Amino acid sequence: MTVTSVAQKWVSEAAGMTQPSRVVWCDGSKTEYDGLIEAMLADGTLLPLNQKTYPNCYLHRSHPSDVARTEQLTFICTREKDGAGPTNNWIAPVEAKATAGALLRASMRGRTMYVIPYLMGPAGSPMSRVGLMVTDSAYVVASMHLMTRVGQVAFQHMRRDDDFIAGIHSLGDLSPDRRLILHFPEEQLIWSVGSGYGGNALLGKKCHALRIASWQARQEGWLAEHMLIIGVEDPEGRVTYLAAAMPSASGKTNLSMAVSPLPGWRVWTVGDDIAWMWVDASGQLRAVNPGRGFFGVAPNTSPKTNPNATSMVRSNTIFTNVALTGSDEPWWEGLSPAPPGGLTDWQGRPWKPANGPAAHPNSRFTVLAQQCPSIAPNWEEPQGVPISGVIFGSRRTGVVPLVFEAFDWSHGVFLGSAMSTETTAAITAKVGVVRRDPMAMIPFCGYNMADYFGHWLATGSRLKTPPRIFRINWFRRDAEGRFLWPGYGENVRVLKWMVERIRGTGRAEETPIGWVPASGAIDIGGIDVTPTRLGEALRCHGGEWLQTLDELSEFNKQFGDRLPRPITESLAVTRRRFGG
Ligand code: SAT
Ligand code: MN
Repeated sequence: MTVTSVAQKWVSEAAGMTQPSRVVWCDGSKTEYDGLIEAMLADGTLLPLNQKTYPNCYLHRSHPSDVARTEQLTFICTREKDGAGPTNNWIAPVEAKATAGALLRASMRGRTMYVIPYLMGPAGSPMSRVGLMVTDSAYVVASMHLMTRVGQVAFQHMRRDDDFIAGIHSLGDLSPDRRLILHFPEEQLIWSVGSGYGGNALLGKKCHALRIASWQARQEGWLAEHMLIIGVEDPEGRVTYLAAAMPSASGKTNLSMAVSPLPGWRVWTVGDDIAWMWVDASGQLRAVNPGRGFFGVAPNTSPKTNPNATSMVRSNTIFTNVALTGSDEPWWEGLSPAPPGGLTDWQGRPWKPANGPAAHPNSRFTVLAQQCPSIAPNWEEPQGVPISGVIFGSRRTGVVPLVFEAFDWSHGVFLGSAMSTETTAAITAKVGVVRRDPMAMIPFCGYNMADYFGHWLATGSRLKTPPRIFRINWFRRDAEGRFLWPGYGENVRVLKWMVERIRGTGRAEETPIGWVPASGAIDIGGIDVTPTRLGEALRCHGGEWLQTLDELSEFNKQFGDRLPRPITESLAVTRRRFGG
């Protein structure tokens, strides 16, 4: 491998601090992956699954206190507190390095330090960016193989010798008391200690591709977003590309692989979690998926909810914290209607209902995107795909209609900024609590969110035909607590309406919050949803909205004068439209 001297020097400094007994440079090869798997099987980090029915699939059980991202231990360490803004945890860089340095010093003693050069984004794309991380976890290396492009390809994409995001990761003792996930955007640097789990440890993903990349994106004039990317094909074979932001564990993977119930319509998967988007020379928004694989939520993935994912994880997949059947197959709640007998739970104990779910609610599968049956033929196109619609979705029992469309780009940015959601098991916190989550980026925006809204507004003015912006909520319930909309594959009916709106044929009615589908505009033929129930799912209630807008004003106060004027104005205008 040809390595730059800047990279070489940084790695030796990292080794000087963490004191590993061995340093191994990773080349991303299959031989390397197979060797890692073998070593992890030997030391118990991985358990083999049934190699007849799940070839090349393995199970990893994480430490029981290390099962999700820990947002309270995640920091944006800009020199000025205002750079990180009021919605991020902040510590000054010097102090952050002193505290985490004490945890990282000699943390790899007696262990191997793996050096992973990786590329985020398709090979050959001007949008792709390079990372160089070190880790003492073989599980992280194998996962990075599946989630990013590892090896020489990374160095080939550096624009300068020092053009990489550097990341130090060490498992430490896995104690949440000695865990810190630190981002230094001004130094293009990430330090993570004390966790081996997903977004805390696979640094290419949330830490690099969202937190640091969002900072870079603002400086370089593009967008790094928590968004899936799909192509929606109509019966004439025309494909419309959409990007959709939704909070973690709220159905991005399912929507990105949806199987259409409507004849002639189909969904192509480009990405399921992160989109890097830019305005091209002709004023068109384009997007690439910086990732190479999926780190998807297992529970509730089934042949009914997500047939593509269910078949894609039947080979070459690493499962984390799922349950194990008597015949060594992975299992999770929702995979089959009833749990099979003889289950072992995610902590390796014989499963007892009294111990809670058999699979951890945030248990995951890690698998290459190319295994997905619906993967778009052009998903690695270096120039990305043209985006015609942007979707903001959240999980709300009430208030927010199933779908509606913003009046224009600026109003759409306001709708994104106004998102709130019910929390999920993807973060270590209370589940089901409503919290504000603008654009599903509250855990991932690497700088002051007021400036982030400003950056979105400014991007709009560079677009020749700005994409339509839609707001969705698959999770609205009736007074009895039942979902008003069936969701999953049936969501393609909503996507179809969006495509028709983009083409100018979809019918809609004006309301104070935007364009809501007109009666009969969403095809509900052949499903168990009456027009009355759909009407209930689409209803916008003035009293509820006025209360929500009050809560939003309260939230927005923390940004002070930094909040862009169009956001405040949209809020005031919406209130007036409701007569408030
Ligand atoms: O653990 S991850 O942060 O990678 C998954 C998620 O929460 O989206
Ligand atoms: Mn995510």
